[in-house]
Amino acid sequence: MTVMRKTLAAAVLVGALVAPLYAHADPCKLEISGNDQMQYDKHELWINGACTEVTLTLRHAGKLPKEAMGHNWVLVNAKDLEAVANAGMAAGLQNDYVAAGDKRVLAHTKTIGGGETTSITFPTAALQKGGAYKYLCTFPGHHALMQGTLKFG
Ligand SMILES: [Cu+2]
Repeated sequence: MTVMRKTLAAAVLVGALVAPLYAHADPCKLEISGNDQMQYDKHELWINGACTEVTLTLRHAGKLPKEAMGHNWVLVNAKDLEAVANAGMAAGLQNDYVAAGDKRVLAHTKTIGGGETTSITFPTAALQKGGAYKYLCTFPGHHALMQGTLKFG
């Protein structure tokens, strides 16, 4: 009886220790998707301050090709959103709608079409805890609807 109780207690203890590790997804891995209605599925993303690098996966859940309804994910300081959107529009699809060498772009994926998925991994060294960051799609005309807030810390 005593042995059984101890075994049970040990099992409960192990469960309590292990469960939190698997209860939540890895905070250094982010996922977001876009659709044919020009929308992201998330308006806010959070990077845990302990992450030294982050992997972001963008999925296009729609069917339209990237020439018609392309999506990307571009991370900027909140104040740079409009300027980066305008510069990206001029850069064109061949540049993934990101102006070459644009220092205001902190990280970005390529532009994808329906059914495609893309990932990027970037260091958080360029981010400040508590900073005001935004992400957007720079496909022409998309950023008004396709943008969100990113928090780090
Ligand atoms: Cu888009």
